[in-house]
Parts: sequence; structure tokens; C-alpha cells
Amino acid sequence: MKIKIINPNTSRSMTELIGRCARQRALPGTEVLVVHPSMGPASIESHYDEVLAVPGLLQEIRSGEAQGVGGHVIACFGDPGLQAAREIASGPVLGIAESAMHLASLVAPRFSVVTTLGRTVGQAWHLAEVYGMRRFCANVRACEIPVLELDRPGSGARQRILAECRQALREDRAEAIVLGCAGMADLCDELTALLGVPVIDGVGAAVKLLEALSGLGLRTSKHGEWALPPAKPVSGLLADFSLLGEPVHGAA
Ligand code: 5HY
Repeated sequence: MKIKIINPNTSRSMTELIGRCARQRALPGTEVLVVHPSMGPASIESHYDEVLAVPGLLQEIRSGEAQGVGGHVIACFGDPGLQAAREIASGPVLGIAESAMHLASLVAPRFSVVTTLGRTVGQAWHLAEVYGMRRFCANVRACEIPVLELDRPGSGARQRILAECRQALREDRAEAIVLGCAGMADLCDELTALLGVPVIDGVGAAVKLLEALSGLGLRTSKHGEWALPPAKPVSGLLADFSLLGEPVHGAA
């Protein structure tokens, strides 16, 4: 199968890190495309950033559909634009937060999320609520590390994330850790070995879930809420996003 992973921010270094981690997890027969939009914020650390990232993300979903990809991953822990992406895609679309939380709930009764900035903690709690994961989510912790500092040499990010994970196991009674940023994906195996508990990275989780869905022949239901949106004129800067004249999925 061919999957397309979209880093919704526009930082090439993060896209490359996401690509390396995704390809490590993918089966030999899975072709992995990894992209970021040509427009949007360099990192996503606020509601404003998330909204600005969605148009470029949806452009990549539409081009992925034209490329005939079997599924998409939105590789940002806020799962920006996930529902809209599902409306315009025919294959499955997975967000890394939803994917990581669900897999964590299968291997531990309680997990803590360790993420970047404190201002994004509320969104992670909101997603846990929306995904029905509140009863598994012991806590959401922030390391106060800006997203683009994660892979800067000398930032001390790895040590701060490890310390926050250890506190989660001690203080939250967490029995697994969910990494709350796509930029932490490369720390997953090391943290698993150091902490001795399951550490779930959403990039790898989403890749394996897409492979599972593909193996079961499961695609996004077009029966109701996630059917293609009603076509209508769209004006101004977003005019190209009008679906007027768009082929209907599965139409003959
Ligand atoms: C992410 N931001 O995974 C989120 C993490 C966050 O640019 N990629 C980003 O802090 O919400």
C-alpha cells in the first residue's frame, strides 16, 4: 500500500524526522510518502497555528487522493483538520494523537501524555475527551520546550522529556507514556528502554494502524458525516478549495 504522511507545519527538519521514523515502522510493502504543505506555520503551538495549518494540509489530502494513496496520516499532535480531511478523502485518515491514545489504551489502564508547551495541554485534554480516552488519560504534562527546539543540539530536550516521563510514572501512576509531539518520534525506542514501560509515538502508531485498516479493506465511511461536503462556490484567497466539479469518490 501507499500512505501519505503530512507534517502540517512547514519545517523540513521535522518532516525528515517524521519520515525516518515512519519508514522504520512501515512494512516492506508499504510505500511511505512524507510531505509538508508549501504554506502555513513553521510549527503548531496554538489554536491560531492549527487553523493556519489546515488549508495547506487539505491541499495535500486532495493531491494524495489524486495520487491514489491508500491512506493519510496527519502528523501533528493536535490532529488539525482531521474531520475535514476525512470528508474529502476516500481512504482512512488518522491523526497521531488519536492513534497513539487508542494504542496506549490497549497496553495500559492509565497513560500520561508528555507534550511540548503548556498552552497546548488543554487541546490534548480536549482530544482525549473527544476520543473517549479521558478514563485512560491520567495526565497531560508539558516540558515547556518549543516544538522547533526539540531537535536543536544542546537544547536539553531529551533530558527534560525523560524527566517529565519519570515524574508521570511516579506522580500520575501512569503505566504508559504517549509522546505529545511528532517531533518526539525519534525518542520512542530510547525512552521505552530507559523507562521500562510502553512509550507510544503517534507517527508509528498511525502507520501501523493504516496498514491494519488496509489489510481489513476498511476505508472512511461516506454514508453520512464524513461524506464529501456539499459543493459550493468559495470566494477570495480560498477559491481553489471549492469542490464544484470535484469527482465524487467512487463515482463511475
Ligand atoms: C506537533 N506541533 O506534533 C505539534 C506538537 C504540539 O508543529 N507538531 C507541531 O506541541 O502540539
